[in-house]
Amino acid sequence: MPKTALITGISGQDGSYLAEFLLSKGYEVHGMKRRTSTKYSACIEHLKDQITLHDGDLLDSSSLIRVFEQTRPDEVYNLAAQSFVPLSWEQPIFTTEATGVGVARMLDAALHVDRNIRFYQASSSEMFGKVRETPQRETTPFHPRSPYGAAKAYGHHITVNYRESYDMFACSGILFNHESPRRGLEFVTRKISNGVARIHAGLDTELCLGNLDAKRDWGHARDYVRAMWMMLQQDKPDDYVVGTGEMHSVREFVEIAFDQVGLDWQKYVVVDPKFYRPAEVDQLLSDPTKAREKLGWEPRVTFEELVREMVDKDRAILSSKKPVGLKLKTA
Ligand code: NAP
Ligand code: G4F
Repeated sequence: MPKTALITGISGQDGSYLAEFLLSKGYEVHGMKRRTSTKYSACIEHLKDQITLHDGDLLDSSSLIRVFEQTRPDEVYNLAAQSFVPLSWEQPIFTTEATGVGVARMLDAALHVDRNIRFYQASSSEMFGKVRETPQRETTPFHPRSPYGAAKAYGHHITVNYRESYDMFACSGILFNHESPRRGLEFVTRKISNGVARIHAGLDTELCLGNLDAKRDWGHARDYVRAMWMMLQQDKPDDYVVGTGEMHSVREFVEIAFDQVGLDWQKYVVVDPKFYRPAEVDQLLSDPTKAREKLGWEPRVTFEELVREMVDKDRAILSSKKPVGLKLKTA
């Protein structure tokens, strides 16, 4: 019997890579999406004949219970969230409801429909925020710096709590930043790769960014979804930090991205304080020792390969688009 998986947030970056990965392992894959979702549907367009989609919303418990009953999953990957940090200051209550309380709704639905479900929660390195130690590991205390980080910290703790209270197989993956050509255009890496492609094509003359000194531990999303699955295949549920163990600045990302098209970044990048945050996470660096030793997980894509792949893909996307206003010749 093939295993059945339910992925929330399947229309997002990670959801699409995880769906591909689970299909390759022979899983029956179900995805939950909001009825109003259109923005990211391009990520799963190529999978539409191999997966089954269900309408549901983290804000609506009854929809979650219905999706659990319809799909009867062996494994649930809770990837849905309001995931963009700056928006969390503009919509703190919505972010708390979706990214934080939504986790409790998911866990409770799992508990009541089938407490044997294996549950993965998408926790985040944003929980470390103003970091208490470097590198960060599973035992590093949290100090979130945004409503998003605070909501993720709640989601993390409630996942641990359901594991301890009800003996559920609930795991929390504390994932550091991971990117890909499927990343939303609002996140800094894709904003840069898309901006570089547009400048190189002569469509833009500058790229406006915020804090170039911020440092992140950036990996490739395809590597990180493998770690999610590995966590649910263990004998015991646990929490794991997942990252590369390398840290780079936004400036370094910019330099390599412009280098990929042979341009000098200093001629095009403009720092605009409107992209600064009310409270910044200055640096994040993982210690992925536990994931390496217990799961056997290691990242395969390097930072430089990631940056160059994203720029190349954005150039390919741009050049495959039909020029606006150009009429096709008819016979
Ligand atoms: P993403 O591309 O922004 O995808 C988020 C998904 O959540 C989208 O499919 C979105 O659907 C869905 N969603 C948002 N609000 C929802 C709601 N109320 N009900 C149901 N679905 C909702 O994010 P990602 O990069 O794939 O990240 C996946 C998860 O990992 C997120 O929880 C994120 O916070 C977490 N995470 C990400 C990273 C990273 O670096 N990428 C690192 C650590 C943790 P729509 O299409 O309807 O908007
Ligand atoms: O790409 P970002 O918006 O990602 P951020 O805030 O680190 O959050 C991402 O990673 C988290 C894991 O740590 C996830 F949980 C979360 O869901 C999301 O996927 O910003 C990265 C850094 C920040 O320090 C920001 O200040 O880039 C800096 N930055 C500089 N200029 C910018 C910009 N960020 C954005 N989005 N846009 C800019 O123009």
